[in-house]
Amino acid sequence: MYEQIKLDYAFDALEPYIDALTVETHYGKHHVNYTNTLNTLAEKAGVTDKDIVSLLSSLDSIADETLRKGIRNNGGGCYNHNLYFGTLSPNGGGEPQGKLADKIAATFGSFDEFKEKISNAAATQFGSGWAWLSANKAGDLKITATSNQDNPLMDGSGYTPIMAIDVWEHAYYLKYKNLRAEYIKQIFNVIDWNKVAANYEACL
Ligand code: MN3
Repeated sequence: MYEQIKLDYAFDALEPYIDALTVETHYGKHHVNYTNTLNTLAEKAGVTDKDIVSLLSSLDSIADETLRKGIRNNGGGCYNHNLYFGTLSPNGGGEPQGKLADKIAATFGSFDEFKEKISNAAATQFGSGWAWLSANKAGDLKITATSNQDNPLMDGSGYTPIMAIDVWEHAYYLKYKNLRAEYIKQIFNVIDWNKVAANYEACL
């Protein structure tokens, strides 16, 4: 059975950057629905033996088109939100340290330039979707954006997402209304770089 991560912070812990009602609704309704629907569809497709990463990396092996599409959307929804909620923290903010910090500087020029690039990818993603920082086994980093609940595992490029910015309106609309750029600016106050760095190390 595919599961949601348990939050190690309260719904209101990310205030004032992400409001309590948004976290409660996003985690408690949207993420729950993606996860439950994934479990139903994975059962029907007979793929419950696969862990979520293998499942999302091999969607083409699901013959039935409706099931494949449903597992793409809801499997993405389950996995993407586990990454998102798992890398937020009331003790977040600041900048990464160590190996990840060095690689960000080497790849993007500086942390500030990285921040500008991923913020721009998130801001310009048309409609619902995500912006990602991903790594491959060689430790290379890249920034991309995808639509809907797609993620970098699905394109076969060998990159695994290590940090995510959800730009579906449900992620920010209650507090920020149409001001997606302001939400993107503020989310950096609650990104836990220790967790992102742990995700990076796990890719290597
Ligand atoms: Mn979402």
